[in-house]
Amino acid sequence: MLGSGKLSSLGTGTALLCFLSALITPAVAVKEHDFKKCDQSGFCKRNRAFADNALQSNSWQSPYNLLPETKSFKDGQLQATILKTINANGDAVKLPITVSFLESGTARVTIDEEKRQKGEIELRHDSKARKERYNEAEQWVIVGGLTLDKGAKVASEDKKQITVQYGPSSKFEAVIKFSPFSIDFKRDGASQIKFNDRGLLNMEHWRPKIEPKQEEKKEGDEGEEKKEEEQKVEAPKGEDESTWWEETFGSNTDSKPRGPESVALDIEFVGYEHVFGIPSHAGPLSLKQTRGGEGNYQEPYRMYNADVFEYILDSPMTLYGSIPFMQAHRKDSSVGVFWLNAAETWVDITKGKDSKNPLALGVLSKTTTTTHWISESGLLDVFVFLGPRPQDITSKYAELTGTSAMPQEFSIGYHQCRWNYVSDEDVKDVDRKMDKFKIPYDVIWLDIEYTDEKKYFTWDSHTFPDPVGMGKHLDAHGRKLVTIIDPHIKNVDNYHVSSELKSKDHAVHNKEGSIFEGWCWPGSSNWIDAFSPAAREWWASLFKYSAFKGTLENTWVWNDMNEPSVFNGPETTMPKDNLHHGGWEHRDVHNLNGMTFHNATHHALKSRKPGELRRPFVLTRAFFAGSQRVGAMWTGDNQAAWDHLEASIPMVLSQGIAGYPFSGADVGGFFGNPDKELLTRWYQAGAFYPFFRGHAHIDARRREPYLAGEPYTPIITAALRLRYALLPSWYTAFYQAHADGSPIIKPMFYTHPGEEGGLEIDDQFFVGNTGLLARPVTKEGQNSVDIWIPDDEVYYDYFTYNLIPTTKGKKVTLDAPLDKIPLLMQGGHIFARRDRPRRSSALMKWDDYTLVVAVSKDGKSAEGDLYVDDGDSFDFEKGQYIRRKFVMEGSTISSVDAEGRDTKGVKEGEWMKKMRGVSVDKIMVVGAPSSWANKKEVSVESEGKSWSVEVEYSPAAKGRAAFAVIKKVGARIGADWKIVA
Ligand code: NBV
Repeated sequence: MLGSGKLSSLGTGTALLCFLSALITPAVAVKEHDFKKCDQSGFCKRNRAFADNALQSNSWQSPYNLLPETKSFKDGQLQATILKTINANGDAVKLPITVSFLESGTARVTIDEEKRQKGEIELRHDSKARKERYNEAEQWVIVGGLTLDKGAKVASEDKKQITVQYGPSSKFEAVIKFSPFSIDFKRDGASQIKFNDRGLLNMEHWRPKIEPKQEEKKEGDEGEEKKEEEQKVEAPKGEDESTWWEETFGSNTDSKPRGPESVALDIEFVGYEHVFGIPSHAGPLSLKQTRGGEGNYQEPYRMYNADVFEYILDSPMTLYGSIPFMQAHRKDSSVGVFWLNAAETWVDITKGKDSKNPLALGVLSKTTTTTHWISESGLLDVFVFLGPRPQDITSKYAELTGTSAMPQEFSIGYHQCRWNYVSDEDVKDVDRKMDKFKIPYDVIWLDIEYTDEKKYFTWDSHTFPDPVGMGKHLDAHGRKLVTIIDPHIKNVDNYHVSSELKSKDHAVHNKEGSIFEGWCWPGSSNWIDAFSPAAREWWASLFKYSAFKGTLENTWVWNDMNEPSVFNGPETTMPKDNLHHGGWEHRDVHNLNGMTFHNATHHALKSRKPGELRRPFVLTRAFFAGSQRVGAMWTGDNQAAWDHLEASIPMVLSQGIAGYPFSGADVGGFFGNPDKELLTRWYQAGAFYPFFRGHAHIDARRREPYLAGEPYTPIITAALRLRYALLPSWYTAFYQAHADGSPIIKPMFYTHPGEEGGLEIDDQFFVGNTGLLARPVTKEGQNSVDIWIPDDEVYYDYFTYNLIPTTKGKKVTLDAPLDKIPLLMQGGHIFARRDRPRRSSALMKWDDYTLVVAVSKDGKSAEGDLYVDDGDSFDFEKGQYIRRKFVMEGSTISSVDAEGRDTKGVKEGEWMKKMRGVSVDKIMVVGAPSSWANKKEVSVESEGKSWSVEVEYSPAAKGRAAFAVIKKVGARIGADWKIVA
């Protein structure tokens, strides 16, 4: 695993450990057989078989019936009992259902199981686990938007069904059929989403295990035998009892003390051919069908956070994090669902012509997408969003799960990482070289080797004797350090973190209730149980500056391996029957695990010093719905290969659609050595990832940008400088994501929901609301790219101002030699830059701005915005920010407060005061009106004064648009101003 050079530089103890680790870690390429396929995961196999049985039978009827006499409707909430018939005798189990209609227009359907809810079940193997279905996902995930819609009303009701009207102007309807139970969600009278229309609802109820018959029957055994007979009848065709009570995968046997308990449902998107979301998967943005057929997958998309190690592309295999949120889109209509369940989950997707679809005969899509969601345990808990715009879906989802935290401003700059910078001198050396080559960067990262034998919160005293000196050195140019802290704690004596973890009982337990022990980087390890409030407080105490010696105010954190990765565990993770705080089995909370750890670290960074109120920065590998509130994620261990570069774009776009836009992929590729062309192209693409970090495996050769040489280093530097120049616009896009959950880089269907031609395009995107349309080069030797044009606006080349000859809905070919990033400006936008190249974002803080106006096709209008704050504290929550709206109308360009605030009324803190010295320097007007041709000066009015400034006009020439440069504008960025040409 480790390069021999690396081994020789380590002490023998470490080398031995590394060797041992290498023996028990997965080999170099992902072994697909290390991870379950659906038919190796009992509940997935059972539910697929259940589906096959239902869909192939002519007489199939879902055994779930809502009892009309049990239903009540009050204050926007319907409650009732569903009876599930479990055998031919008509025996049934009760499943309480709640359908909540929320003020936001979102509907929520929650189904529980009475027996488990009341704890009236027996656990096997003397298990200490909780008896209920896991019902605390909401506590981790949902942060708002649950207020009931008191205006929701029963519109009609008869013996067969009840119809509830809800949502904006009561445009939404839920038609709840009783027998068999199903729901049809409609918008404006047309079906959009259907639950259980195909009858695949399946909640595996609790039942006692009938032990196999003994050789000799004793008196009184008849009853047992009868039960067994019933059991046989009970299992619908295609069900497989062999995995109900125990399940073995590899060398691990899951004891399953609660027996079978899966939940599954078919969710149909009526008339929608495209569905998006359920990250993270390495495949196209528009999700593929999963039940075979040409070009389709054979396996369902899986969500079971895992350390998949060198993942394969174009695959529904699970990756490191999951967000069970899906959006469906067709021309001018979006709808979505959020499946709130943290257990192992599989989603089958099929598409087909739907004869029942009322739209089938119309001009709209004739295809319906049916999805089949299958989770191992927990409640059935689904939110339904009826759109109609993509923005409605993302904002309503964000209302529930929260939006991206406002980032530390430095964290949207460039991060320089590798496994590992080997010493504090090495770190300082890289830092100096970046300066020498005038390459901007903000953060340098330390991977696991900085620690004393993988004991987190310690330093290897030989290689990092002076972390404080190193931190101060970086701080001199406003730079930061990120250190890795993983959730596995080395299980050794004389390590205070380990002894406290154990003595205070803050670790995850095994099924017997003792502290779970497994293998990870440090060798034998224990895992913090971040589900426990007490454990989180203890975790926070470890990060105090006084406790984690050597850390400074410019030290931030990286959480890796939090799926959790357990080298000797089933599928490289924890046994499902492990126990967490509150007695919940790991199976119930697996996909939440990473988020709880990320959350604990985020909390810790907020409490490093009393009174220090700064936004934390914590990168995570594992995540779930809600992780966006806590920090950034990256897509894990990719490879230095062109197809991985290509795959990274839909992956990052998918994160944005699912509410977690602060994402990026390892630039350069983690495993392997990129050639210089690939490295260069990757930097050009990475400059457009919301999270922009170069990273490399310990065996990979050094590849800091200055090592690439001519012509690569200057080209990479230019990409980095482009990112830095555009930081004000990126920060504004982050603000928008924070405000309403919108993606930071946006796919075509999101920005142009009326254009069917854009639905499958996932290699190009807009940046925030800037109108910047990027289409990174992702193929070797490629010298041109095709960009799909979504509308009939004008498009200018970002670098040359050339007017691109475009046709709406068609592709246009753009030259893209190695030194060129295909980047267009859509007419009608104004965006902000800071043009002076500096070493780090911190050093740009007080620089003046450049505004770029890309004039619309009408030749006289454009609009844009800018958000600025101190980039560090929470003072923006108290009004300490600047938010401008820029408008060009005819020959006037103006800036007003975007919220219409009277900024004079805002009491200025230190940062606001200092921003008084920051102005608009120049304004580039691309596509400037010809009426400006003879102008030498324009007048500026601001704060009761007016003055003239120089304007230089360049007429259109050889395909290039006319442009004008308004120089040294001198109006304050925070003030209202107007320029009249
Ligand atoms: O900590 C070492 C690596 C890290 O560099 C990488 O980014 C993570 O995804 N880590 C995984 C553990 C080992 C990977 C082989």
